[in-house]
Amino acid sequence: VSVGARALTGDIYKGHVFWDTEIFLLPFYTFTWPAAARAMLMYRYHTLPAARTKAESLGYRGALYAWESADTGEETTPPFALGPQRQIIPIHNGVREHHISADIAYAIWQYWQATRDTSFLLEAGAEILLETARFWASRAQLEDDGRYHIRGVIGPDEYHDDVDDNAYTNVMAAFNIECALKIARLLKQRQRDRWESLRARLTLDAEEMAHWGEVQARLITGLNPETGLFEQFAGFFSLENIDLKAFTGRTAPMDVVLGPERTRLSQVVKQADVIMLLILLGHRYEPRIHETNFDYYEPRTGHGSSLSPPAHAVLAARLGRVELAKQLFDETAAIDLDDTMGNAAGGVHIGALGGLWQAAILGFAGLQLENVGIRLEPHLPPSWRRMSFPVQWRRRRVRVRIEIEPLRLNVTLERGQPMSIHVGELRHQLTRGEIWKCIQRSDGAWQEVNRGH
Ligand code: IFM
Repeated sequence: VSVGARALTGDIYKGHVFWDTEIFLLPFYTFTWPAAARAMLMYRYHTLPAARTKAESLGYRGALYAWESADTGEETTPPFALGPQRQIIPIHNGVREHHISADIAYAIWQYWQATRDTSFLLEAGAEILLETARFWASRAQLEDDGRYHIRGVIGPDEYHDDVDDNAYTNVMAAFNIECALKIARLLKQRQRDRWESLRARLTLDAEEMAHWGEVQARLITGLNPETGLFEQFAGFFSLENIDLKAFTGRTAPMDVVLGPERTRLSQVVKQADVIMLLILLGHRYEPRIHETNFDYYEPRTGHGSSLSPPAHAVLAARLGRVELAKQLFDETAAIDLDDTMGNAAGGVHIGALGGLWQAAILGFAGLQLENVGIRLEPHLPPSWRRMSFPVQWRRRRVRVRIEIEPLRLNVTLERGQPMSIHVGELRHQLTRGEIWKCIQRSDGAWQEVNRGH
């Protein structure tokens, strides 16, 4: 089983599982309770047959997961909703919001990086990665410009519900293919027999995988290397630019204020889209790209989903914009605590709560995975005196404590083999029971204070 968009606390979305689980909630489990993360990912393995059927029914290969999923994994997104005047409003997410397949692949990859759980990979993870990669290779089309395109999708910003080359979808799709190819190489080298039987069962051959590589390399990304700006989708920059500051104090979402048609023709973004991409794959882009895109998209985002403020909080914190990050963090907490979206009776916004954890740990504490351990880059909001949290990494358990003024870090390895901890320019091989202490000097550099047990 998995966790629905309101967990078990209310009936909004009828318990259906969305990308909220893999992208917003799962990091918490992966880094603190990997067995639970594994169980939740196994739900996607049990529902893989339904994802294959969905891809096939739309004319594609591989696995396309349901946008809304329940016990069997069949598509459960309602095809329409009734509007305030009882008019029928079509809902296209079930047929066009395809990024969920790449989101699931991303979560598997992250789980694999954090745990090195080979049995999960062999039992389920590799097959999902390969089948979702196969979907993207069939979904993308080669056009006269010599590039692959993915047309007619809905990205995370659902105000624009039929777009071409959504940067988030395309870059995540390319990443999905890249991970599948890496895993195929790894299994081929280290688990030859298992690889051969999986390959035969999926009728995969070298030619097909070479095609995946082509798609990955030539898929349009929307990134302009000169400006550093991603275009959220083809044509986004030509849409009407609306100053959201003029609507400060509104209580209704922007698509209600402007109407769906004008919103669709504008640059008003429902929720983190390019910004989400930079959170997930940020390590691949230089800081200038993070800054440029945050400055462009943040003022254009109406936060029409509870998932949006925590995502912005993560990136704002990573960029060191701690006041703004703290404000977005508080706004996220208020969604359930103060019922600021007016729908708390339908259940807690569990994805946003996962986002709060991410804002604290991946944002303010700046936790990142590295090949040999973890990296921390703390930026605490001035009103926080200290934070302390556990992290699990490849069968180790680490306790991190951060305090201000000045910024200090204590890291303890509570369980497991030695591992590397990285902060600023400092890197330390931490052994079990050891407490590694460092302090940030006034020039911003980190300095080791002392070690002890
Ligand atoms: O998955 C989200 C989507 O991103 C925005 N609308 C609500 C869904 C469920 O939380």
